[in-house]
Amino acid sequence: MHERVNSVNKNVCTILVFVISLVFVNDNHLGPAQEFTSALEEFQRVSGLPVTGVFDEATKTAMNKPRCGVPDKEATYSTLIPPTVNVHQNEPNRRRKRHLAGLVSKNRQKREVSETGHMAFSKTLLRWRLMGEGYSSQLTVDEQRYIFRLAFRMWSEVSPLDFVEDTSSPLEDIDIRLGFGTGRHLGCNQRFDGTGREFAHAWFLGDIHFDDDEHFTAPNTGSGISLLKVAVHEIGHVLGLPHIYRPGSIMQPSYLPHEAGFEMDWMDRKAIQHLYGGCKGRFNTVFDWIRKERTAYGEVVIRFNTYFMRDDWYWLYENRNNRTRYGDPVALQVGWRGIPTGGVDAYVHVWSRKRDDVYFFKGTQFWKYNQDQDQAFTQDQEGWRYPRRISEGFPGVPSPIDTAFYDRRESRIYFFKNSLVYGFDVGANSLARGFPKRIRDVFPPVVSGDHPDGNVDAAYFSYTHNAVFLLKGTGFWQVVGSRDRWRRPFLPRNGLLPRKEVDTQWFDICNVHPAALRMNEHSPVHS
Ligand SMILES: [Ca+2]
Ligand SMILES: [Ca+2]
Ligand SMILES: [Ca+2]
Ligand SMILES: [Zn+2]
Ligand SMILES: [Zn+2]
Repeated sequence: MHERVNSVNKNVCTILVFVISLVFVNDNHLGPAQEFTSALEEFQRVSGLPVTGVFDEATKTAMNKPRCGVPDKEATYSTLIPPTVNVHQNEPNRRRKRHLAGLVSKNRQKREVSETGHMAFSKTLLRWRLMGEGYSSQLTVDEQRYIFRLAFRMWSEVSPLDFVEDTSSPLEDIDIRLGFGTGRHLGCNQRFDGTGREFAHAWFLGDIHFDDDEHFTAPNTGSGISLLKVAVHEIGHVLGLPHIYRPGSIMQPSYLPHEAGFEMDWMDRKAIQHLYGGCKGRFNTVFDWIRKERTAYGEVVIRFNTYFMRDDWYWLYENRNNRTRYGDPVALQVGWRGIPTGGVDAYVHVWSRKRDDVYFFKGTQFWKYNQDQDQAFTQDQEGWRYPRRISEGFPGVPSPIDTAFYDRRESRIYFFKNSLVYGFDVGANSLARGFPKRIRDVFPPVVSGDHPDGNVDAAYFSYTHNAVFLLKGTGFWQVVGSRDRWRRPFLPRNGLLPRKEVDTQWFDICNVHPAALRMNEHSPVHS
């Protein structure tokens, strides 16, 4: 990260990306020649060289300084890297070869061009280490490690990548090595420049060095340069991101003082997902937790939050921003005390004029949730002890179930199991007439053959969309509602619209490595 864009940075910072892309083009004879030429011209332009489009002496000389993996270029990803796949090391220039040798051969299996044709790591679990010879003299080692864990976590929260701190594996197995130094440092042949100007440099798909002449500080300590911000920016480069010229982006070339509540910008999220894809996965259950709250003025207002649950973790989904809450996922037991571990099967909120009951289901049992106390009941006001057997509380409903949701209009719970659905009449406390039925008969496909058939993971009524969704695997089907049928009367009642991928509708529901999940509990940094 740099205080401001200057031509020196431009010269050094683009080089590695271009060198790597040129290696690809040179050695892969299928590589399109015009891509090579335009990449070369681009390199010459940002390097301040005559733009010849030819691999001339000046260009070769400039490329002999592959010291910084920071491509200083606007976010036009496609022009930089040709869409070729294999890395071959076959360079005419000895010096360049020496500089690149470790990098290229070391990462030969690790890196390739992603689906979208851009350079990226080809695996999703990456190991990092703060090198013992490279500790900062300004923060405790615990603080440094904590800040780096947080920085990696921030990228993990918005991408399919996961990061683990690895302090024991052989060095060659570490993907990203971090260290601090001043002037000449860590055997690196790009020296740091003292206080100011350059704060750090990073190798594309490689290591990060921090200039310890900068006054690095922990988050929210007010003065100095936020090590967290610099680290997040440099990790972005390591992962393959160029500078992004957009206010709010962590990939802006200029360092801005650490504002409170610093988060990953929309563009940063889209950029990393452009390289590595969206976050996909199966959910245990998805629901809107709706409740009445009294405001400071005594008004009763209805609020709801959307939750996605997977195994022992959950995300709160911010519908207004169309993304997950910063810092998620959170351990289930932290936010939903007393519900069973290992993933619940279903959530049901029976919400009518008479009742306001929240249930979780798992296996053959169900739990009732005390919304005032924000924890599961062990015993409710009517004297029932929990967990109870599903067969007792919901006669006629089998167990375990796949999922369930409450339909307010019909005062009915729909329980799903395998290919059947059980309509349960809450008032009568029994199965509705004619149930169970085939899911396919109650929720017919709108497009023939496009249907989950059975084993639905989650049935979700969304207040935001005013629609029911059936989720299975990484996909979902939206249930046709009355508004849809008013506009398009030919649609079948409760028909399932064609399948879509969950990550095209709900963004950034990304796993974080379990080792990184509990980090908040032992933070040496006050936040
Ligand atoms: Ca992740
Ligand atoms: Ca500096
Ligand atoms: Ca489920
Ligand atoms: Zn940068
Ligand atoms: Zn260095």
